Amino acid sequence: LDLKNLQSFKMELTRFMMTYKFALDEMETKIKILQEEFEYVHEHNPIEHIKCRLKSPESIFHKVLRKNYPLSLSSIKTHIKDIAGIRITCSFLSDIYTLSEMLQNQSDIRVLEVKDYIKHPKANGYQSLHLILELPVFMTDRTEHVCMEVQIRTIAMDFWASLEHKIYYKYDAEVPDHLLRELKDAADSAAALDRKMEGIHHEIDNLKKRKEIQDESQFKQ
Ligand code: 0O2
Repeated sequence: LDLKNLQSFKMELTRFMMTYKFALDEMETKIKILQEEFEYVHEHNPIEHIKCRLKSPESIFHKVLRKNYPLSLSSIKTHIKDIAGIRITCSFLSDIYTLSEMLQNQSDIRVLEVKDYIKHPKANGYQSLHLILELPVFMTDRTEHVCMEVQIRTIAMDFWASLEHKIYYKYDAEVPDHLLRELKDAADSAAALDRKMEGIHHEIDNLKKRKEIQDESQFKQ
């Protein structure tokens, strides 16, 4: 590439990446609106935290090479669905599916794919609900339909995934079988903890509702 071509490619790439940043901003706002209204209506905040990330150009480039896709912006747009990524950490298992339904029901969002690694965990124990969504971004001269990956998980799933990622990141040799089994055991323990907390949450909710009905009937007498 000569200097002029390089500069025009850089401008094109920056503009390309901007659309993903705008889509992330839009999605973050959508999630915050759901969070705020949900908390007001149900007196319970379903979200612990939200993390947005844009894949770096280097990491996009590596993925294109790894998967043998053609190296052009239009091929990247078609094939790489996780340039924009949002990770939502929820309090309880049921919050994951409630939130996922609420997002999937929004009329400007198109659902391209749902990967439920909670109902069907990966062999290593990884759990999360992944949604590949597309939403419109209104630019100065056009509308772009932008893809993104939304990962929804509980605190326990996030704890496991973050540490597993770190363990592999620091260790680039083959992982011995007994360690793989221990990691899988740890994922099973995290899942059991999630089920236990969900049960407690559900029972306390029922107690609260029963108390509210009792208080109401006493007030009427
Ligand atoms: P990062 O750093 O989080 O961006 P592909 O996207 O093609 O590589 P696939 O099967 O299409 O793979 O996507 P999949 O399985 O939905 O997983 C994509 C993302 O999920 C990963 O992104 C991770 O964030 C997360 N993930 C999937 N499997 C695991 C796992 O076993 N352990 C952990 N810790 N995370 C996992 P990236 O781009 O690999 O990484």
